[in-house]
Amino acid sequence: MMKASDEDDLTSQKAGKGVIRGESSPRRQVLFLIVAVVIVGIVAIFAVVLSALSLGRPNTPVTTMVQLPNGSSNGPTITYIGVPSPYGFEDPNKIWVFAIGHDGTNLEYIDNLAGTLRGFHVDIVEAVCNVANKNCRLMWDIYENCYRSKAGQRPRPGPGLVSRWYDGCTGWFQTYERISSVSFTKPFRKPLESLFYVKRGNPGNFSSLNLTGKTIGFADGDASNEFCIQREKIPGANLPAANIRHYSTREEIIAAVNNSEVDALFTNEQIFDLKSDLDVVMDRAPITTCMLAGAGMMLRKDSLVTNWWDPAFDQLKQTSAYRKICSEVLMRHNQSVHSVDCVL
Ligand SMILES: *[C@@H]1O[C@H](CO)[C@@H](O)[C@H](O)[C@H]1NC(C)=O
Ligand SMILES: *[C@@H]1O[C@H](CO)[C@@H](O)[C@H](O)[C@H]1NC(C)=O
Ligand SMILES: *[C@@H]1O[C@H](CO)[C@@H](O)[C@H](O)[C@H]1NC(C)=O
Ligand SMILES: *[C@@H]1O[C@H](CO)[C@@H](O)[C@H](O)[C@H]1NC(C)=O
Ligand SMILES: CC(=O)N[C@H]1CO[C@H](CO)[C@@H](O)[C@@H]1O
Repeated sequence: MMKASDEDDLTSQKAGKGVIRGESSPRRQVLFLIVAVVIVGIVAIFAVVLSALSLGRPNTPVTTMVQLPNGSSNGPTITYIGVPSPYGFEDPNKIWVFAIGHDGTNLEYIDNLAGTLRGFHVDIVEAVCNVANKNCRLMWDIYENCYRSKAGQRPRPGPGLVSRWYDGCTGWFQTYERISSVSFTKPFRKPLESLFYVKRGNPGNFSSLNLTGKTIGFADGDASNEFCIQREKIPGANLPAANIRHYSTREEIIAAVNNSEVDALFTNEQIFDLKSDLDVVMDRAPITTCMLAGAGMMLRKDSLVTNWWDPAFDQLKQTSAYRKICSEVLMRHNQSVHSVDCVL
């Protein structure tokens, strides 16, 4: 037969309290509760006092010393006056995480043999973080978590960037739309031209001179978007949402064009290395107004990355290491025929 006290023992064991004999459980629990409430109260008072203290001096500048290597042992020292971020002062040992995708070009691709991410973007992030003496990591993610757009809506930053999964996104172009919601480091890559792509041989006889009634595909979140062709004042460019299609991957894009789901695709001259499967429409000069400036790191508006990235990048630009990263892209990466037009 099981007695009531045995049951008490069993329940307290199940609750992870071990075997407690003698005192009755309900009284102990009440006592425990009172003690816990008192402890929580004391901690809360401490927290309020501490936050009041830190609020009392909100503009205390933080001085970060960054040693920039310069071939020799004693390089120049750059002193930044940092500002408090909304999440407190910047930890000098912070690990900076940057998102990167893989578009299969020399910029960023997955090295199938090693299984690692490689490309110009990897080289640049590594070099700038080295110069700035920052601890950086690249984190693969889909592009839409950095920035995305739905047909018929204004594009917007993705959850990875705004929700702080990472500190920035690697290699994004400045555009008119993007600068209203995100900020950028100085560009390391010059802007690209944008083109219309069609199925090989243009069997639909697509003309990019008048888009009335046409269905156009775009890479989701891309700089070459529906707003750009409107800015370009192409007749019919004010496409109804039903005639705008967004795609995420190279495979989706090529399938949509090859299956005539879209009459043409509009994107930049290099992304996804599309020329190896599709033809470029040549009835107009390439469009040069999609990008406001070249590609750099895309950041949240509250980001402190530019404080150290931009001076370090300026420093790196003076070196032969940077020119080598740029000039040896084809040799080091050789994923696509595109070299990289670096900002020098
Ligand atoms: C293609 O379109 C052009 C005008 O855009 C026209 O002159 C030409 O005849 C068309 N070709 C075919 C095969 O339909
Ligand atoms: C564009 O094409 C539409 C329909 O084909 C036509 O009505 C319109 O006049 C054209 N616009 C121009 C500027 O050629
Ligand atoms: C798309 O079609 C073109 C020719 O029509 C072909 O060369 C290409 O391989 C196709 N691409 C895919 C991924 O199906
Ligand atoms: C490195 O420092 C020396 C002098 O200390 C300077 O002349 C040279 O330009 C610097 N190099 C770079 C890449 O900044
Ligand atoms: C995609 C590409 O450019 N591949 C080239 C890589 O390098 C070899 C040898 O130099 C070339 O033959 C490929 O065409």
